[in-house]
Amino acid sequence: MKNILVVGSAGQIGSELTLALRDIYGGGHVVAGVRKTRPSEKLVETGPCEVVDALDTDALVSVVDKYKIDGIINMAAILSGTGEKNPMLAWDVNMNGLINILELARERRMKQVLVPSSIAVFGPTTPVDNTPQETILKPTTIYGVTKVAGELLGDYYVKKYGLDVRGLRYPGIISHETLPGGGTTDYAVAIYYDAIRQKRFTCFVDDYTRLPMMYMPDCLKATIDLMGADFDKLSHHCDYNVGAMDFTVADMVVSIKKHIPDFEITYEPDYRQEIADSWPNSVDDSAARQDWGWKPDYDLDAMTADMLKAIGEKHEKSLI
Ligand code: AKB
Repeated sequence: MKNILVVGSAGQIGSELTLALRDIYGGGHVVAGVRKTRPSEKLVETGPCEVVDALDTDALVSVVDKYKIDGIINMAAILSGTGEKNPMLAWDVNMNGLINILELARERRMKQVLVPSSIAVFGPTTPVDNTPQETILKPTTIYGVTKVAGELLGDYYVKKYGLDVRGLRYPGIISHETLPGGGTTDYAVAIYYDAIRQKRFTCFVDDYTRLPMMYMPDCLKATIDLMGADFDKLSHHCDYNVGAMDFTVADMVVSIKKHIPDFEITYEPDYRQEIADSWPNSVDDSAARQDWGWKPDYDLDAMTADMLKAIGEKHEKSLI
């Protein structure tokens, strides 16, 4: 690929992925597609930024033509929590946005499209431990429904049109640059911010809740490695399980207390508990390991140390 458009560039993953791709491909070759959200200074300073809404085909076409885009990464999505509050919006953004991008990529014979999926494709009837690559996909959230459909749609474009579409089933992603928004796994980011700011956190899921999670540096590595993998070596296209670590909220508290001994937590589970309970504890990512050499670097304690350091520094500078 020569020129990449990242749709949803101002989001949690999009913002850091855009910068990482600019380091690889050169700033001018990676266009940050943002919707209404004001892009960060780093995004504006390091390469082109354009207003792009995946639902606005004309805007999409004009940016693709202007920058001779030959690869698109679609990071725009309504996540699980917001999706349950507004299912029609989730369907519209996650499905119509996706098909607009796939159609455009097909028409322009683009080199690659990356379409992220999620552990939300699984549901309460899926095996919860070491969830297999091939298993029951019966999610109970609208977000999960769109992610299953998105995986199938991407695979369809590969088979029917020979378009190179790829995707990973992201677990909860934890990072300190850009806050996530509207997801069920957001508590695993918020807990670190509140630990630094006030040494206490009210959690919207219970202490026993165990989910697969991944630190942002591993998320960027997984995404970039899958993008660069040899197409002929891929036994899957849009649905790679990728694991890194899994832990309960209680495990997070133990890890944080190693740095902030007087940290306190209270639990006030809300509607997101049911969503979390319907997702796996951990995933089997042996296909990703075999096909493109996936191997994570961070465990819970390494991530906690890094998160608290970075957020602590922001707090000292009054940036949070
Ligand atoms: C969410 O919680 O909705 C997302 C996800 C796991 O895809 N972070």
